[in-house]
Amino acid sequence: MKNPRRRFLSLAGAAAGLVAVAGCAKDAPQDTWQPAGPNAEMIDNLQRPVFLVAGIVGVIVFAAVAWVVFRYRDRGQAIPEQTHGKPAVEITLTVIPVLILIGVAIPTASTIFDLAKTDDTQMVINVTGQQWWWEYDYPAIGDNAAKYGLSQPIVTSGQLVIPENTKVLLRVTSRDVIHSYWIPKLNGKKDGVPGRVHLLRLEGSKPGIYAGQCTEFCGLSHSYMRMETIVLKRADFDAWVANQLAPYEAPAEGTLAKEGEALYIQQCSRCHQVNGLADAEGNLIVSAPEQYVVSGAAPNLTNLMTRNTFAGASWDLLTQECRDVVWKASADEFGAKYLAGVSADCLNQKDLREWLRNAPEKKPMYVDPTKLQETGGKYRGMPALGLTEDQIDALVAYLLERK
Ligand code: HEC
Ligand SMILES: [Cu+2]
Repeated sequence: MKNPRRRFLSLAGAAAGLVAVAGCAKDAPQDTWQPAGPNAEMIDNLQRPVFLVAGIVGVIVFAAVAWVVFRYRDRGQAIPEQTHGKPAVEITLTVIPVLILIGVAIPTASTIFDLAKTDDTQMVINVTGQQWWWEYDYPAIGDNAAKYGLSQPIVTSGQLVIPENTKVLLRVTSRDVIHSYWIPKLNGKKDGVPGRVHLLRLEGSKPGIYAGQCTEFCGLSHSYMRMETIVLKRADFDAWVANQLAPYEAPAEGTLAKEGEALYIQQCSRCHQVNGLADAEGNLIVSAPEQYVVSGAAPNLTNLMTRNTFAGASWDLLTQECRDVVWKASADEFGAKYLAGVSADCLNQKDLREWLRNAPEKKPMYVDPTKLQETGGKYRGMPALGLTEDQIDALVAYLLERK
């Protein structure tokens, strides 16, 4: 294909085809064009007409430029007489864009104000970004306690669980660098900035899993900082809360999980909290991650197996088959499938074991591991603990009971 015109046409055709295919993708979990709640719908109702207007203007401008380039191309003609211009054309071409911009600005401003409404909030959740995962903390205050059964705070990570058709206010912040919380099908983005609290409302109108990812570059493993919001029917949400607040159940004596518990206390409990876990003398164990982790926290593992992803929602706790059952469930069945959590048959052993074997190999956490002294011996995430395969077996058995 030597002919430049044909080459251009085929390239343009391929580009148009790509755009068409990309636009048709049905199974796109982070598609801003498929809103699943009132906030995302407000944005969608704004972006569609704005895209249309911008598209029409774009086509007109490209066509005009193409016409001028072709019509006045260099054919060896003399340089035309130079004039000042045409005031009528200049004024028209100034007034039209001003009118278009005013037309776009009015609905944009009103949408911004609508999205910022917080006076009718029904539930409050604190969301804290940290290299490289999100922590959610449901305070036991106000309506959270009075109407949603949060008699005690719940602390979890990775997957945010909210009740359907409820105006949830996220108070977004960060413990280290700037992160950004974004669930495209539920609302726009909101930066998590250290020392500041930014408000973002989430409301989901259909039970299901809504995926997102940190959208502010936040260091080495930014791409492994994902998150999911789980929308549950009210009754399912109540069941979730009750389960999160249920008392600790120690593994039965003589089981592998019991060995895992002892190992967990030795190796993991300094960073990770498991609520209700006690030492041999019956004293409750309270983790102190701020002493070991640069950014000051580690995920609460009390109910690890009720979420189905881990480490910044970057890996599945469920095998592909079991994951499909949850992700593809109808809105009616979704709650039951999600609440089932991760059973032994469904556990994605591979990724969890790789994580326990050597977390920094799975998710890069240090630019240079030999520089650990510079942080006063604190880790920038989860360290490699040099566990044996037998120890990993026991820990996995213990973690499987954290439901
Ligand atoms: C020095 C502190 C530290 C120790 C010790 C530690 N971890 Fe971690 N762990 C972390 C941090 C920090 C993260 C979050 C890392 C990330 O996702 O970027 C994490 C993540 C995890 C996760 C993913 C949790 C989630 O909700 O996504 C699991 C599971 C886990 N650790 C298990 C263990 C086990 C089991 C042990 C003991 C064998 C252990 N960790 C020891 C700091 C620690
Ligand atoms: Cu981030």
